[in-house]
Amino acid sequence: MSVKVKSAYEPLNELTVLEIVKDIHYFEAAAENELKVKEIGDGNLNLVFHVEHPSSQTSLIVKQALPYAKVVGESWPLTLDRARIESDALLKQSEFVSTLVPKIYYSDQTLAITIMEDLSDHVILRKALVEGKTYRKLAEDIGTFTAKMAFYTSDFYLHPFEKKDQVQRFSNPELCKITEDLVFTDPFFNHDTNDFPKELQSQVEKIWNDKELLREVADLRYSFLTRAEILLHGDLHTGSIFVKENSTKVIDPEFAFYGPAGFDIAHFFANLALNHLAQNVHAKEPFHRESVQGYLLETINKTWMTYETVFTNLWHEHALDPFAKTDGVLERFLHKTFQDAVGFAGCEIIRRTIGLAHVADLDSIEQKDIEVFYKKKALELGSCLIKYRKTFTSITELVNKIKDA
Ligand code: SR1
Ligand code: MG
Repeated sequence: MSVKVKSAYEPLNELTVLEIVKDIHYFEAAAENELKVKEIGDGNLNLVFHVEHPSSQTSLIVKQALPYAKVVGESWPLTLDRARIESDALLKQSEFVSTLVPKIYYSDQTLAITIMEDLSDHVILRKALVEGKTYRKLAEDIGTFTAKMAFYTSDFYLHPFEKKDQVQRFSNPELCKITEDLVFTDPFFNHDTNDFPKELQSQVEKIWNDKELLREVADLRYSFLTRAEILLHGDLHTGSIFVKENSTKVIDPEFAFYGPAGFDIAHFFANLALNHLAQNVHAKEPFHRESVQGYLLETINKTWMTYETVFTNLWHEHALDPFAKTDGVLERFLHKTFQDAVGFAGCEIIRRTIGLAHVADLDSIEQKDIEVFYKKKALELGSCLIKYRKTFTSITELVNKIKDA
């Protein structure tokens, strides 16, 4: 594809997006004068443009990284390299789980853009779950996504040279620092990025003063900093997943890096657990509430069961590790991954409740005292998962803990 995109970075607008889209010749020449462009980004960090040719019903997405975090403004500078990480991660994911990620059409590092498949026939999972919708294939898809990405990017499968090369390629220090701060540090101290209703003050101080809890968070944080096990998506919450009936697409891997194997699946579990709590308010009728909550718990259960099965099958077929056939090696890895996931999920639940970046599941509860009640429950659940993660021996125990929260 011959392109003449701009020679220096500039934030795009609806007109300059059109120029770029014309340059890559994605649409038929005759369609180029009829394109409609709209900025639709509602995330924390980037610009997202929807480009459409209405009469042929063809469309695409242009995503551009801004040199700062959109959620805070220019006072929070942020590397443009995250656009490269995102497109490289999407390409890597498409090698192993191609049906579960958007297709990439073009990327440009100077402009920090990725042009990709338009998924507007899907909806963001978080929004759908808040509305009480359910998706049959979700657990199988996310279990498969996390297991395949874990196995194929790990030392169990890759030659050590290739693995270390990949670790370098996905070095993502600035985005990791956001997670190190916002997930693993600030919520556990009296930090000015934290954001919670004053009614939670005593509960939050209990967290800040709980030394046993803080020691466990320190361990989890250290794992995140040091354990380059697999290529992670890095931000696998329910806002990073698009769904429609029979289709799941994982988007936005700009936080991708090599980290501990339990991290991604933990974020998925944590966000389902938060939605499970919030359903006590969002579901209009008891019957509907029971059905959606049952679905969420079953999704957590089935995601882990799928993860274990897919990872185990890949291990038996393809593992190159010299100890792969030694009894108990696989089981130990899965057990450790699971207990780490329980702890990481606890950190994600706490930071989404009192940290900088919240979730609509809890924040959209209109009545203040009810919002505070469920936020307290979330803090109790998160603390318990962090402190007692090493006592969890099965997914059923985790599911029951979330159910009882
Ligand atoms: C400033 S970024 C805040 C959060 O949004 C992203 O999606 C990550 O979850 C990050 O922690
Ligand atoms: Mg994102």
